[in-house]
Amino acid sequence: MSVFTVLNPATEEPVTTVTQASLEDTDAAIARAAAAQGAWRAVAPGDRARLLRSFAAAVDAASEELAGLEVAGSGHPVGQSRWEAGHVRDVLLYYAAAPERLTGKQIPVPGGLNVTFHEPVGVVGLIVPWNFPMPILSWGMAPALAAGCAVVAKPAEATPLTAMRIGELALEAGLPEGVFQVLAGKGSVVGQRLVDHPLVRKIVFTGSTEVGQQIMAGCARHIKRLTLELGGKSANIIFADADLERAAATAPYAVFDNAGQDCCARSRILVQRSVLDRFMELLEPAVQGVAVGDPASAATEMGPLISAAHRAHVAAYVPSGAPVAIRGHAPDGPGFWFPPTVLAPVRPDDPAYTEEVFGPVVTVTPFSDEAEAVAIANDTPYGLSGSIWTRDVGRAIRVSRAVESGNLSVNSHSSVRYWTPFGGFKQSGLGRELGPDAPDAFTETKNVFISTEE
Ligand code: TAP
Repeated sequence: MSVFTVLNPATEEPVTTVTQASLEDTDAAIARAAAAQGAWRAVAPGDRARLLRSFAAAVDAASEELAGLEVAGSGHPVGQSRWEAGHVRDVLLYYAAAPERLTGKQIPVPGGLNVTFHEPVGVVGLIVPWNFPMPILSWGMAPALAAGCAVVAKPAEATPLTAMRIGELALEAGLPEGVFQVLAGKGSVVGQRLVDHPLVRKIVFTGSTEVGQQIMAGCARHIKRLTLELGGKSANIIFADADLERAAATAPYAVFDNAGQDCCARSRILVQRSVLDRFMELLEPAVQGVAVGDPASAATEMGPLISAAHRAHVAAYVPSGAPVAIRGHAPDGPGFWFPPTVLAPVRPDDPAYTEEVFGPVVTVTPFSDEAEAVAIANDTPYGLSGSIWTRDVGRAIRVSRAVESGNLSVNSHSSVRYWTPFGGFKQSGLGRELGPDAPDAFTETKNVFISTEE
C-alpha cells in the first residue's frame, strides 16, 4: 500500500498522509461507476437537480472546513480558499438547472419526423491538477453529473484533501453510491487507468500540455471523448491610450494570483513603447504592494509555491544576472516562497519569455503599434487567455479578434466565469468547459426517425 504525505507549503510540515489508490482500486471504482450509471441517468431530471442542489448546500455548510484544508494542503491564502469553496457551491447550483433543460430537437422530414435526444456519454474520468484543486474539480464534475454521467475524479497527488472531502459531501447530500467517486493517487497509475479503461467513455483533463499529449494518444486507442485544458503564456497588452493607473495596479494580480500557478496568468506584459517608462513607474509600487505571507492570514494576497521542486523549477527562470527590474517581498525561513518578480528587458529567446513559468515571474516587452502587439502576442504555441487595455473601442474589438486565444478581457484582468465558455486555442487545449452548453459536452446526440406513413 502506497502512502503520500501532504506537506503544508507555507511551513514544510506534514499535514496528513493519504493512501494512494492502486490499479485494482481504480478498476473497482470504475466498475462501481459503470454500475451506478444506468440508475443515475434514469433519475428524473427534477430529482437530479434537487440532488445537485443538496450537494451544493453540503459544500456551502462545509466551506470553512474546505477552505482550511486548502490553506493547509495547498498554501492558498484563506480569502482565496473561501472564494474557491464558494465557487464549487455556485458551479453546482448553476448546473443544477441543467438536467431539466437537456432538451432535443424535432426536425420535420418527408414521411415523418426526426427527434434528437441528449444521451449521457457514460462514465467520465476527471483528472485534476494541483494548482486549483476545488474550482477545476467542479468544472468537470458539475456539468457531467447534471448530464447524467457517473464521475470518477483523480485529484493531483500533491493536493487531494479538498477533493476527497467533496467526495464525502456528495454522499452525505444523498447522491447514490458510485455516482461521484474521488480516488487519490498517482497520475501514472489512477490517471493512466482512467484513460485506458474501456468503460470510461470520456476524459476531462486539466494539466500540462506534455501530459495532455500522452492522454490524447491514449484516448485515441478507444476513440474516447476528451476535453483538454492545458498550459498558457498569456499576454497583457497595454496601449498608450489606456488607463495606465488601472492597468498597472491590476497587472500584478493578473500574473501573481495563486503565486503565478495559474494557467491564465498574464505572464507577458506588452506595453506600447511611448508609455513604457511611465508604466514601469506605476508597476513598481503595485508589485511591492502585493501582500505575500502566511496563507492563514486574511490580509495575505499571495502564498508560497506548491513544493520545493516547483520552486527550483521557477527559480531556474531567474538565474543570477537575470534582468530583474522589480522584485517584491517574500518571507524568509521555511516554506516554498518566491517573490513576485518582473524581468525587463528580456531577450525573445529567453525561456522566461517563451515557456510557461507557472510561478510569480513576468516579463515586460515594448511594442510600437497594434500590428506588432498582435504579432508578439500570437508568437507562442499557447492561446489560453489575455487582456487588452485601451480606450479605443474599435481597437479593443480588432485586437480581441486578432489575438489567438480562447479567453480575453478588455480593460480588466479577469476572464473566467462559470457561466461563460472557457478553453484554449492552439496547444492550450481542446474543447470548451463552463457556460450554458457545458453539459452538452457530456452527452451524445441521438437522432431518431419516426415514420408517419400509414
Ligand atoms: P500535470 O503534471 O500534467 O498533471 C495534471 C494531472 O494529470 C495530475 O492529476 C497528474 O497526476 C495527472 N497525470 C500525470 N501523468 C498522467 C498520466 N500519464 N495519465 C493520466 N494522468 C496523469 O500538470 P500539473 O503540473 O499538475 O499542472 C500544471 C499544468 O496544468 C500547467 O501547465 C497549467 O497551465 C495547466 N493548467 C491548465 C489549466 C487550464 S484550465 N487550461 C488549469 C490549471 C492548470 P499527479 O498528481 O500524480 O502528477
